[in-house]
Amino acid sequence: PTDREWWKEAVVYQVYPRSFNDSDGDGVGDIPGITERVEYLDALGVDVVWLSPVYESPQADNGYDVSDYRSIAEEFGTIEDWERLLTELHDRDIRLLMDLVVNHTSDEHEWFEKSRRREPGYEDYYYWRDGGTDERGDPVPPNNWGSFMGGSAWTYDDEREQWYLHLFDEKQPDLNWRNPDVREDVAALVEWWLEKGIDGFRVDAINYISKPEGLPDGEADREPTGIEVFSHGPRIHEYLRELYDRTFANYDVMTVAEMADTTVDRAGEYLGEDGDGLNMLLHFEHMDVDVSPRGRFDPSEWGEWSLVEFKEIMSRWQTELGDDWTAQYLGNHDQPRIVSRFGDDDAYRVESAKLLATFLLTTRGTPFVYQGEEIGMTNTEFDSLTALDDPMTVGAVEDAVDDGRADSFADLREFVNYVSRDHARTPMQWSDDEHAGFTTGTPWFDVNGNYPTINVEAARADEDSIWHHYRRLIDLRHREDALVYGEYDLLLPDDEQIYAYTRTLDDERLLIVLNWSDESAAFDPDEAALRSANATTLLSNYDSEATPVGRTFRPYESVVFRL
Ligand code: TEU
Repeated sequence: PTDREWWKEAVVYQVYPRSFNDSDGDGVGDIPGITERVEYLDALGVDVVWLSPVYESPQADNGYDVSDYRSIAEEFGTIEDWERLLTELHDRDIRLLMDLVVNHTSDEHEWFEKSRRREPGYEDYYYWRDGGTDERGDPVPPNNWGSFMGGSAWTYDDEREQWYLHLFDEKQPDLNWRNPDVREDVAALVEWWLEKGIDGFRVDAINYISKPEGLPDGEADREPTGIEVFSHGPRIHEYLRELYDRTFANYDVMTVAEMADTTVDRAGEYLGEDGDGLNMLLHFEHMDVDVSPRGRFDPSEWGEWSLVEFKEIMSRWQTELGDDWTAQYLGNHDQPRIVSRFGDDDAYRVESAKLLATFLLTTRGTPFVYQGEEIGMTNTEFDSLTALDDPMTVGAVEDAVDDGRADSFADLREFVNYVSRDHARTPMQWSDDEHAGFTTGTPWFDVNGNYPTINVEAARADEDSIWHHYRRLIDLRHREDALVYGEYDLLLPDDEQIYAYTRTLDDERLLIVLNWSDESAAFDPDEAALRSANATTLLSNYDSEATPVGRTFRPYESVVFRL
């Protein structure tokens, strides 16, 4: 291929530092803990590590509330620890992405503290507005926007005597990107990290940085209220292009933008040189397949999903991007565990986790593996509101109780256990030692009780494990250009059990057949070429069988064939 790029060929592994590995026994994962596991990441074969935020932060949203972009949170270590991690990764040819969280800062960031005191030069760093009063004379916020964390997107500040905007938690005030000084400061911090030698950024919640003039009310039919107004705002391309030209364009780095609420048509405006220069994005269309169309935290509708619809969504992203590229993922720190959500975490845990891995690593787009996925970690069970940590889940429960959709947590328990972001945040299961080998102290968040059987040590010792399957798939992707650059063609779009496609590059042709169900399924495509007797099996999650067609695929059977 003539359009080769390292970031297209890379497999990315996401580390959620708080829950990865604790080196000092305080119960919280840390940077030296990650460094201890560089050998592990290298053995798995990943090319890039994306580190969720490790900056100084009050941790109201586990680091997505940054109070100083140029220092490391004390509980995670020091900047020297971070530099050692970067060196150790680079020594093994693994690149490092940092998380760029600049839609908002922490309310403890000095910019916000200056802004709330109206210090000259900082008055306008955030969205400050006067509110109104209702019929009873009580104060009301400046508009009807809702927060992703529940409740209003506005909080009244007694010191400044005005309201400030926060699309997320009240401890995450939104930066005012209309102010050129804000954009200058953001570019400077990006530059600071690029100069340290990192290999790029995952860019957090970036579709929300531009708010329209006058901050108009939103319609009440979406969750949160106002999203159609504040997502993809009027000046977003100007801001992103400016940031790209001043920073990323001058380095050999990759950028992956987190973009909820984004269709494939819109993606082109952001991607590539003819867009805003971003290399790829994390869209959410498949994350919405099993939740309410109003929004993920609407408890009235959830849990059902159709493979036919899933195929339709994924295939659009596989085929309609033109020259642009994107990312591919099934889970991350904001989503339930993939085997519990899209597979079967009980009878077919191993088979279905391998199927999901096969899908992830044989489709077009840079694959993102989330920590724990490679050993088939599952959802846990939250039996009370206090067992949860995530402010988004807690906020959704509180909202539903406030407006009468539920009486208490008990009414929402099943829903919460389906959607909660906390499932992904239980500590990494390294071994069958106490606390899964994650810490010698008391873990900040309960370890999933299944760690005695589901853990890295057991997985690495078993040649048939999910872990080895990931390792082999990553290796296969590195060897087969067709898996990276090949054209994707969907077969049998209406089949409710089989997800099958080919990847074709010049005269290389691979066929991937996934029986995405817990019952046997016949695979019988019309195409004569697929009936070829020469098909060889490259990788299977059952004892291999060479013939792809005219046979039955067992539950969650997934095979990569060369035609
Ligand atoms: O997530 C952004 C985010 O949650 C929304 O963009 C999205 O609209 C919503 O989840 C839809 O269901 C990022 C981080 O990944 C997350 O952990 C943070 O809480 C959030 O930003 C705030 O920084």
